[in-house]
Amino acid sequence: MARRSKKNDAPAEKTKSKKKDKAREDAENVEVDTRQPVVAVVMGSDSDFPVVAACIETLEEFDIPYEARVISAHRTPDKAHKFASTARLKGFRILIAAAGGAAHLAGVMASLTTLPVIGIPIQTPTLGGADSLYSTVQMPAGVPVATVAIGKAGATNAALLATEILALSDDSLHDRLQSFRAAMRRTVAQKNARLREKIASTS
Ligand code: AIR
Repeated sequence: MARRSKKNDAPAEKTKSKKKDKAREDAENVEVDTRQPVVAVVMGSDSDFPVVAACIETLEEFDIPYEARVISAHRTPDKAHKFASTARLKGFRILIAAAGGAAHLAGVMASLTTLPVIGIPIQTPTLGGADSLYSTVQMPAGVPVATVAIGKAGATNAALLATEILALSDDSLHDRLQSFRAAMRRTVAQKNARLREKIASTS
């Protein structure tokens, strides 16, 4: 194969350096969130992430600084212990823990901190998430875990519940929650109108 002349190489080099400049520019334009994370979102495995993403998206919607990480109550018990027992000192205000199957993560976290802990039961292929739900919700008296629904609805609600707790001492967050509810009411009204039109047109 013929070797391309230097002259022909030049445009490629130019494109490369343009791409580098663009990448540098993009990196400079990314705003780094330097705020103290107040919500920790912990999940038993990265396989839980597709569900937990709904929680993270909601926290982002309300502009709540959070930190997310994988910690397993069974596979990395030392890490779970260290994280939960130091979470308050690190400045976290609420812990959200998602796990599936023998889902002890939220309970273990709750046993090691007095921060409010919200548990998200992840659905499982074998038992549909009933295993996760029972493991998360059935805590003994003395160590509460606020357990939300199985799956994505629960993940969204975990973030909303955390937002509501934080809004107890944050009026602007409370305003955002009110707007969120108003938007939800408008969506339901639109759905109702569409449904009534559909029924009217078929009868
Ligand atoms: N899990 C991980 N450590 C303890 C538990 N209960 C859960 C994860 C995930 C499920 O086990 O939260 O829902 C399967 O994890 P993996 O990594 O096998 O996909």
